[in-house]
Amino acid sequence: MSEATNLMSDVDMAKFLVNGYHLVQLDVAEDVNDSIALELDGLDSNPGDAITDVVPDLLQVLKHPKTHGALQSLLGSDYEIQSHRHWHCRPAGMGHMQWHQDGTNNRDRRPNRLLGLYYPRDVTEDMGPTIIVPGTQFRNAPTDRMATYTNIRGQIPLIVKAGTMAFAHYDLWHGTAANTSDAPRHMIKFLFRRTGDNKAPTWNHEADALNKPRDWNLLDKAEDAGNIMSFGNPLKVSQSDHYKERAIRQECWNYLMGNVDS
Ligand SMILES: O=C(O)CCC(=O)C(=O)O
Repeated sequence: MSEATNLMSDVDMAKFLVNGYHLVQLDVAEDVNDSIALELDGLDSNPGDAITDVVPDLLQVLKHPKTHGALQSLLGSDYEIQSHRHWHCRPAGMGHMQWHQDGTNNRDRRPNRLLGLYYPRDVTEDMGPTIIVPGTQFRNAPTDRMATYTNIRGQIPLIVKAGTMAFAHYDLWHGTAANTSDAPRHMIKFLFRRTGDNKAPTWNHEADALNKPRDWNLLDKAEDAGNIMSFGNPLKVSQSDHYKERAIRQECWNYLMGNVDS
């Protein structure tokens, strides 16, 4: 079991179920992020899955206690680190990458697979940040059509500090902005998978997480798990989509609580 301080809270879990991502700032030594970035700067071909052999300091990121705490919270204690990994370099001057989902998108009630996106160097707005659309992990759209979309209301560029790991639902819509800076933007993508059903919550769970009263003056500003997941319309989507997605979030929560038949 992870140290409790590295596990996610009920609020973190509720926000993940709403938004489909969770950011963690890994406190690896500053020179580890720097040296990973410099080694990536020096590569002249992409080693694919072998990136961790070529840049072994990446194992410090993969095995970091905060990485472990988030994965255990989201995927259960026996999660698997998959062998696929990839260096996503956006060199200076490179154009954007279109919207897509990495997963097959079946509105899964069992959060089973995650992307881990690690950035060894600060990413500024002009450096080609990854762009995600919160809540789209439960949205189905043909990739050919999605690829024709331009800006989407609610999209968020991952403008992050060196050492950030962004955990994202495998179906979250994402793309990349153009890199108009004169520096390369590095990101290493890892994949993680659940191997078994939860028998109980695997995060820092408190029994009354869903039992807080509603404050009608706060609506989408709720700060407790129950209201974050079900109150107001946190993603500001159409009423019909909100009702559907709210129900899926609740089923995911029930499943993560250990109710495998939910
Ligand atoms: O390079 C990026 O920011 C995103 C890469 C990407 O779309 C992916 O890993 O599927």
